[in-house]
Amino acid sequence: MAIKEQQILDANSEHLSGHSAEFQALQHKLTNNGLPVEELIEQIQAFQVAIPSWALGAGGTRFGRFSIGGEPRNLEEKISDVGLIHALTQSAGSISLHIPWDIPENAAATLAFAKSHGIVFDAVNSNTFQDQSDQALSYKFGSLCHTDADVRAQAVAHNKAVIDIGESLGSKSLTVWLADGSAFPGQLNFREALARTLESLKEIYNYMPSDWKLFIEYKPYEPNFYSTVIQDWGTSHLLAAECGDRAYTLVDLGHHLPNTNIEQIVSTLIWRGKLGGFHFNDSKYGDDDLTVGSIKPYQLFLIFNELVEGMKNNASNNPPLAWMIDASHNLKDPIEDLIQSLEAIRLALAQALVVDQVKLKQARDQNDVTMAQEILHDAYRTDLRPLIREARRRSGGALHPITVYRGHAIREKLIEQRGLNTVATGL
Ligand code: PSV
Ligand code: MN
Repeated sequence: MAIKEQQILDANSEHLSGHSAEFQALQHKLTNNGLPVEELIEQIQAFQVAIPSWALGAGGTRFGRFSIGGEPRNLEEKISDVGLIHALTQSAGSISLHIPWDIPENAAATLAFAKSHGIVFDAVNSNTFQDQSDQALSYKFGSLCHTDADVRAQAVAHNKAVIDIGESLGSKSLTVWLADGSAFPGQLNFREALARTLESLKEIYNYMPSDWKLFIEYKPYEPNFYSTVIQDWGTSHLLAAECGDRAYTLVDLGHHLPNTNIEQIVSTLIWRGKLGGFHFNDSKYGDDDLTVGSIKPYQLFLIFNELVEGMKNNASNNPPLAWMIDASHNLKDPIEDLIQSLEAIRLALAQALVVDQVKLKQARDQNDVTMAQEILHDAYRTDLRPLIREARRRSGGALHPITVYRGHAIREKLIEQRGLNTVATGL
């Protein structure tokens, strides 16, 4: 289901005069504060976030799943939905595939199809947290950490196959998230499990093409509730450091215990040049996978503040980061939810870009705690939405993407085309 450029232009023209007035007022304010508005717009336009192929339908919870209707039934339909989101927002120019859920039948054709939607392939994700029907050995008791060398070999071979598929699509990185761990005390020898995981990861790392990166996620619990092998950023960093220069830690916002200072983790990893990428979502309690910015928008801003400042003073040459939304949709239309997330991400980026870093440094150097806080609040409390809209409009996107999406009854049309009870994920 595609939306035409002209339809977006027509929709924008209805809101143009109101938008221009808001944007000009903001432009005036920012310019008076010495901020280079045109540069800010370019930085916002350049910020692109990958959409995971599994986020385009209802994820559900372990208590059930309520169909959204019109969910994509195959890889092409997933790419087409990302193409639609990108056309509306001009901020989601790539898709991140999960293998084996999304194995292309014909890579060249899939590539060409994606290209026709303006979409490229971001990191590929392996899956050793589930058993597949054609699989010889089970991951019930772990994969890369398993006590049985044959299970580990199978999991390593799967990751290698994922790299091959990624290569055929132009991906340049592999993200590994492991469910490996233990559900009860005594079940696992922590040291041995970690050592076996490192050995497996090294094998995967050494298989990667020389221009690829390995991203290692961490998560403190779930589905294992007593321990996970890669429980925190320190463990991920340790594994990445042991694997080599092209292995990095990936921060998923939902993979922290409540109140963890994620911005500090981000800062430390950039300092070591080991921050590889980000999975955006939001949460109240655990890995809730909610819309980005829906629960803790100030935390998101503080994280971006570290990202912007850290990448500017990037002494360790941390490479450019891989950005992805990793959310799950139970109630809202996934396309609308993803549009909201994209907006929240760009807004936090913009807020961080307008922080007066010079004054902040002075305040810090003088231990002026009040002023440091005031500087952050000044940026956070400036309504920068007109700037985000202007960046989007100039790139050819919609001033109000959700209004256009609803105005064209796209979900209704998708339901007509695909049916009411389709399933997008392999879960
Ligand atoms: C599970 O927590 C998870 O959200 C991980 O973050 C992965 O990135 C994703 O699922 C897909 O495997
Ligand atoms: Mn994730």
